[in-house]
Amino acid sequence: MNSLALINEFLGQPPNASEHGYQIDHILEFAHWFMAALFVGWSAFFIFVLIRFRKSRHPKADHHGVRSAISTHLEFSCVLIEAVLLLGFAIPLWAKRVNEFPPTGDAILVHVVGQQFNWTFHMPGPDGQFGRREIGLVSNSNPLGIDPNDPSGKDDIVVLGELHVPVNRPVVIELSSKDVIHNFDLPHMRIAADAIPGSLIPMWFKPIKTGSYEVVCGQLCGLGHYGMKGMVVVDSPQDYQQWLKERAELAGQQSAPAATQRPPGEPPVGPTPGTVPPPGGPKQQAPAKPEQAPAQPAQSPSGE
Ligand SMILES: [Cu+2]
Repeated sequence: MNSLALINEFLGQPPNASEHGYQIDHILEFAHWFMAALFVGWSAFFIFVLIRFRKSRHPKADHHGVRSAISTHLEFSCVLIEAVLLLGFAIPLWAKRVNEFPPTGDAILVHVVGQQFNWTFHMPGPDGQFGRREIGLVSNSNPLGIDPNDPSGKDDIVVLGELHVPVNRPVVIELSSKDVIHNFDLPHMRIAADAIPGSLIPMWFKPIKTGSYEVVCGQLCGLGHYGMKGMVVVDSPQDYQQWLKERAELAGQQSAPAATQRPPGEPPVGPTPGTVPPPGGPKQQAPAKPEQAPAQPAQSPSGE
């Protein structure tokens, strides 16, 4: 990392752990330095103007204003630099990210489902086939509603909160949501995308460093938004195979393909009181509505 790149670190950016991340970091680095230069430039100009046009020296307003063309040139240069950043770097990089997905044979495919307030990861298991999902089958023990009668779902791996992936292999994520709009944000991998109910959003990254990386929700999605975190663990290929084996065994042991275990201290799966239940989700027992306002204690007839 060169010393100019320290501005990203100074502004709180975590170290990059993905293959394409350095390209994003370069754009951010340039944009940050450009903004710093503008901030210093405009601030200095503002202070200069305050002193230069103070009331004691200019008791009368000058209605002609600036006659030199220097401000026009300066503003045009700023627009030009911004246009180059956007059209020359940001948009081509974005187009590459959304148009050039890795070949499916090489990539790990994971379904990621957001809900208030956690992330569930669904992998196809040894057979490579995802089990059928049905919203009506969603329950606390089967958070994704995997059909227990579908043979391809028997070995599926469903994990809450923590996903393992191997290093140096592309990971393709298909993102969806069970309730409101969330945002699957992996800051270390320099990727983020909205999880939108009713849509399947593809995204991908290639991890280049082993370690544990935090997943956060990047959209204000309700009362528990602050705690909607997860973890992506980038393993060596051996560790990843070991994890897959353990998970597959766990999935095989259970009759229903819901290998989900809630880490201690995590809120229970399902709608949280005070939030909107997922549309089309399992019908909740509606609390019995009082017919009327709570009956007032009968007033004793006066005189008794
Ligand atoms: Cu969220």
